[in-house]
Amino acid sequence: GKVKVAVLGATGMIGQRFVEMLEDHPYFEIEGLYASERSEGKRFGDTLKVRDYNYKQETLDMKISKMDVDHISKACRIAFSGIPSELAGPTETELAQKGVAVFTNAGSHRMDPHVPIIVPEVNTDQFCSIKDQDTYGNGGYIVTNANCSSTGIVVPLRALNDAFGLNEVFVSTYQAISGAGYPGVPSLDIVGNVIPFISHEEEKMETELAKMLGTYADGEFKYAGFKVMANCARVPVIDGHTESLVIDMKESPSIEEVAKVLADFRGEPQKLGLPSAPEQPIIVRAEENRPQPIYDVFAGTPDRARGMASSVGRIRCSNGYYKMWVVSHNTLRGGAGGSMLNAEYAYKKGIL
Ligand code: 11C
Repeated sequence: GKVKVAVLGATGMIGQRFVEMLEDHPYFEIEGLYASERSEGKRFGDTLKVRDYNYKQETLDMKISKMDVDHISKACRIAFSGIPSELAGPTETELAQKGVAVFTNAGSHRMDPHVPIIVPEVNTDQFCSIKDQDTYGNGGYIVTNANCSSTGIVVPLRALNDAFGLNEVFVSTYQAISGAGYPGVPSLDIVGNVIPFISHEEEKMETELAKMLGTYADGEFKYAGFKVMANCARVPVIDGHTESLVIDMKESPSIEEVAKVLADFRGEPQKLGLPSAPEQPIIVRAEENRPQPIYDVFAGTPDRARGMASSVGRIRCSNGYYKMWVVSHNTLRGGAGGSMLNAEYAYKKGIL
């Protein structure tokens, strides 16, 4: 049978995406939907806020339960967590201690010395920190995925680092309001504005990217040697983070070589044919079709890869620096989809 999973924070922005991805999933089946006491007993369909997803009737009729760690640990092998970071820390630790494999989108545990931040095209080798340290016992563990702004660029950075070596990366972000959760979306209260501040975002990008692109050896994460400098802004876009990259590389490839390395890059999810993997993790866009949220993350765009690929375009070189733009789906690839792919990898490799 399929592996039973709990969705924590099921009524939130990320939780509802988890539920969407779990419908008819080949490996996993939803045991229960969990959220705060405020939502207890409500029908899932009655908690949907802004968007019109195509859930099945039986999913819409599921009832929300309050988070009962004992019950979840008895009933489920996996918990997908979309709970806000402030609450996620202790709940996720308790679940892991009771033997649950927690795949979380929250930031609380990312920098723990035994917890990996995994994007499976980038660093599945770091999964070994879980078994190696066995911090929680009972077969429980926590696997995090990165902040959405880090996830959007980490696959292209991995491809470029492998091929040409990175010295320095300057990133400026233009981040969608859905990154701030539901309160930001209905109000759209930043129309006509750009807010050049997102709490802790720049520090998170700088440390998470260095952790993921570094190595794990002898019981320790060793951070990558190149520097990342981030400037982050919120812009009035609903879904889809746009990021500008200026990169100093060790080698001096041609633009065509850079484009080819990105377009040809494949990782473990592609090799293993994981259900949520995009066929091509990096889509290189031609000049007449520049990466933009309206084309790259909206349903209906033919090659949007269900929101799981990063689109790269406008690759240029000036003064020895390489410049490019990247667009990615912040709540799919950068959120629920990232955790789903991590769990699919763990299932396929027998780590569950
Ligand atoms: C934003 N990137 O757009 C943030 C949201 O650490 O997972 C995700 C925060 C995180 O505001």
